Amino acid sequence: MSVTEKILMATPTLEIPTVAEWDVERIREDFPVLRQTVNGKPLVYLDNAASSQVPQIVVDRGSIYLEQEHSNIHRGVHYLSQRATTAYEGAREKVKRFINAREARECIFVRGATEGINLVMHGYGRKFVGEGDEVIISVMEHHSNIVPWQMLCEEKNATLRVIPMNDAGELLLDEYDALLNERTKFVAVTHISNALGTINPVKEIIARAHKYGVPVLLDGAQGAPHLKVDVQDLGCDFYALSGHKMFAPTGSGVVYGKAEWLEKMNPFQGGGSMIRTVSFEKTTYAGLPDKFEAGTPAIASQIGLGAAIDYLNAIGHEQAVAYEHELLLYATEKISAIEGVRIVGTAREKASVLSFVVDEVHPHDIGTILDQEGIAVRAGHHCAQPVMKHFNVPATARASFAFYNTKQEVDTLVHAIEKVIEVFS
Ligand code: C6P
Repeated sequence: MSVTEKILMATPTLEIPTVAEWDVERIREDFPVLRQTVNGKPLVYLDNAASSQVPQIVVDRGSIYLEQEHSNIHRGVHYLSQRATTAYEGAREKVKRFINAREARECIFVRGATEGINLVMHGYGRKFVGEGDEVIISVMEHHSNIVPWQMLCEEKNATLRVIPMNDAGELLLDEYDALLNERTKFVAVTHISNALGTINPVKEIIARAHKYGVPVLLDGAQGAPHLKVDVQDLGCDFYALSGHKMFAPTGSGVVYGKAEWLEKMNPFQGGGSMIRTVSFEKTTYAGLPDKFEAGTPAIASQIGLGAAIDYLNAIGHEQAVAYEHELLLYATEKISAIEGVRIVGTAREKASVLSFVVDEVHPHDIGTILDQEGIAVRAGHHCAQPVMKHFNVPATARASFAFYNTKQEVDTLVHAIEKVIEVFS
């Protein structure tokens, strides 16, 4: 039986051999998109923080749904609908195990971290945050974890408080302590900064908020792909992640919430699937997770997320994380040795992201020249303008790694940066 057939049958374990030592060349074979040339050069894909690539198994699982199962879920008594429903709910079970949620109904399918954060802002924030209250975020948040809370504070006449950071890109926990008080109603911080790579001490941040009875949301867009996440161990109240950054298709994602919060919260959107009864006088809502999944969801994408989780389990996610860390250390050493290059974000605890600037060269020019060499990096503010302001730069170039990248690719990047410097000197 093929691997995809096994996934189709929702078999919990796959027979993909677990690699004892990280065999990156073998892993790369699983990613068809990596087998191409760009501008006549082998593609070096270092934009994984924006979107990671998808293994063949996820592509195949999507095809199976589209070719053999395509239908709506939770509605039909017919064969196809039941098959699609089983696969969709199977993916939710996989997510539950992957992040160690207590129950699958605590895992709400959303389009990505942005939608997950907005769901919590609407469902929790609009109900429980009022005039004079305070919401705490950090200076290193992605706009997706700034703007919704800002909108909430404007609407409710509440105040947004911001945890500052030092010049290494580490949050100042003493300042956080000073911000927490009896007016604090919510804390929302990123697990890993997409612009700096900082891994935040989120367990500590959560514990301190909980002393005031304040719930905490972690923006896990970068955390879930690059760390082993255990929401029960972290103690977070909410955790938002994006499937397309963890080897699944776009349109997939999850916001985890503790059942006791989700049950108290208002629904996010109204429509089909999220109701128990509807009359013109009154509508009653469905239980979890349906209450938060109005309308037809991204069925194929979420099933793909389930397959991506199967893949991560099969190759060994913790090993993948360890390999990425090694790669980051290697790249940091090589790139910081280039004269004229400054790394932005030098926290002690970092994952997967290397932001840098080159003297006298705009990051967009770096991005363009690297592209000519077949290297994909992101250049810009990375949807984290307050981070750029802190470091007094308009933008950075950012290389972000995944477990299929190699040291040779880092070397190619280093040579290309040297070429950039040559061109502009
Ligand atoms: N960061 C990057 O290149 P969505 O777009 O909903 O999947 O994810 C939003 C988001 C939220 N938080 C963090 C920490 C993120 O990194 C992102 C997405 C991408 O860094 C695109 S801007």
